[in-house]
Amino acid sequence: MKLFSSVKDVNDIKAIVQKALILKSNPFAYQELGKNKTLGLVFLNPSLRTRLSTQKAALNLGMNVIVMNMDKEGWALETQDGVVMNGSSAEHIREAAAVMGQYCDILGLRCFPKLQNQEEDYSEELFNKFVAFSNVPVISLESATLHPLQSLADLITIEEYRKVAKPKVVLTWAPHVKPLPQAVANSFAEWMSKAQQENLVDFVITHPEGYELAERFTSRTRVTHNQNEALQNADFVYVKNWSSYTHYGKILTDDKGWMLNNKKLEITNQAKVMHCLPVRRDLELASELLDGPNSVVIQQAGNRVWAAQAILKQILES
Ligand code: AN0
Ligand code: CP
Repeated sequence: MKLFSSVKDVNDIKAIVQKALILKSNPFAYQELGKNKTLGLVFLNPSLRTRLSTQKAALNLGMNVIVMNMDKEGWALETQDGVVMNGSSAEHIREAAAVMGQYCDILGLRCFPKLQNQEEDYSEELFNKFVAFSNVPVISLESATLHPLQSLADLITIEEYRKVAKPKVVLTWAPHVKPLPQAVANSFAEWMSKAQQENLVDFVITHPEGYELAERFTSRTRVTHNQNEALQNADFVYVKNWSSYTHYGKILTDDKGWMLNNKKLEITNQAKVMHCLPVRRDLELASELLDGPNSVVIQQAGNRVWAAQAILKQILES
């Protein structure tokens, strides 16, 4: 494996989940594998979980880790080719990525979308240029449109908590005050769609009108605007806000009726409640649920370590 940016970079999702769970039961079995290898984590945006879990995963494999908070400590980056750099950008992605590739055996990059131009964000120009110019294997730490380490951790969590062979998994939109990326939802849809094809889950998406995700991620998935209908018999409910894809980057509704709470949970099959975090309490998700017995959000965040470790191990081995 030389690139981890999407479910498409994984041959066998069932196998990678099993590998992650084996690492969870024996985290230090491959301390020699990463010896004298350096992981560089590059952040253009904030992070708690991705930053710490990926560092922890690398340390478990015996790697060295260096972190660059590009947004705060680096030079402002230019990504366009063919421009005279007489504006605010001090360094081009071509040199910046190539130099970081000199210092690291594997790089990770977090680069959120600007949410202004759909075509620009969905071209993943910045991420793709980073991959092209760094000349080392690259892991997405959440790009403009996808968050694969999160989705792998989500699938691990579903495997751990499922009570039936093929659980019903519902992705539900939640209200928010800020326009958020579609990346977590796109990525979850992409991974669950693959899992559904392999008969591992029954997957449904529910959101208000106007919040349709890009078709490439949802073409094989049932989508309904009726949240109550979607929640019926759900074994897992994945709560996430995203801004509109079609009315790009816009907030179209703040309907509080979409927030998952104990009353809505009654419709489900005692569903486990998931969220990638960070979560805004009593805006996106009722605190009674976050503090209640059905929430697995903390365990889900814990599984980020094993997701990252499984991917780093695969890259180190290849
Ligand atoms: C980000 C998002 O929705 O993509 C990161 C989530 C992992 N969330 C926020 O900006 C609150
Ligand atoms: N879930 C997640 O990626 O969290 P951070 O943004 O804190 O890394």
